[in-house]
Amino acid sequence: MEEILQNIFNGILEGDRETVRTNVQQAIDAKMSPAVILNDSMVSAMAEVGKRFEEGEYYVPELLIAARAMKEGLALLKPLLAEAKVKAAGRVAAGTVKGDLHDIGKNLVCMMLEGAGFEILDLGTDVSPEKFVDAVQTGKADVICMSALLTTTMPNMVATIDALKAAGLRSKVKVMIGGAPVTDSYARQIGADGYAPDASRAVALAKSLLA
Ligand code: B1M
Repeated sequence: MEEILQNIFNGILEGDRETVRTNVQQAIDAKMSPAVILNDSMVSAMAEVGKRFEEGEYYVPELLIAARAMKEGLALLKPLLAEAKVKAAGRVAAGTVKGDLHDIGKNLVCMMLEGAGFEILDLGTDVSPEKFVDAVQTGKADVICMSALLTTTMPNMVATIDALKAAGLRSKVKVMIGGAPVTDSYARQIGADGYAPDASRAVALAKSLLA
């Protein structure tokens, strides 16, 4: 059993999708608990990936292939996790703001959050303030995660926060933001609840916002 978990862990670190897929399937066939498979191999591997990224040992390509390998295993686990009612860490509605089509960073953030046990409503790119509001109203999101890569689209983060206020929802949801031109001081200036410079710190931020 230990060996299977170790293989999944190593497979994610190496971005080896085939190893992850076959070992997760073996773990499922061996009737291991989905929560153990998720937390003791996959989530811990993504935490290690995040650590290596922060320390400059891994770069974006390693992050992407690790996240893709993790997604391969998650796809097999997802139905079982739903059955076992493993409590999600929270529900995050994520999107790149209106006018902005950059989605690589946002996708990375979504994958890392998913790996950490969050339920993700991926709203895609060019997401209007109204769509974010709807994700809170009907999607029951606990956290809004906005990404912007263009200085010209950053003001749409403010527009989204304003729309949440106008809908009377601001106090019901946490707002976190990120993207290359976004800063911590900008987050404070516009009244967001937090800023993360990269995907692994977005996970730590989401956890702290919901703690
Ligand atoms: Co564009 N682009 N682009 N582009 N593009 C940039 C952003 C730019 C900096 C390039 C440059 O001029 N040096 C520049 C913006 C300048 C500015 O506003 N300051 C720019 C421009 C100008 C444009 C166009 C306007 C070009 C044109 O058409 N004239 C146009 C705009 C289109 C639009 O959006 N409306 C455009 C188009 C494109 C492509 C479509 C070709 C493509 C996007 C493809 C795609 O995403 N599917 C593209 C790309 C690839 C880039 C660069 C080269 C790379 C962006 C990227 O994917 N980085 C970029 C230059 C650069 O950033 N060096 C550039 C890798 C990614 C993993 O990092 O997205 O930063 P990033 O995400 C990180 C963190 O920022 C953070 O975590 C991620 C992982 O660590 N993060 C979050 C991101 N979102 C977060 C949310 C969070 C927390 C953390 O919430 C809590």
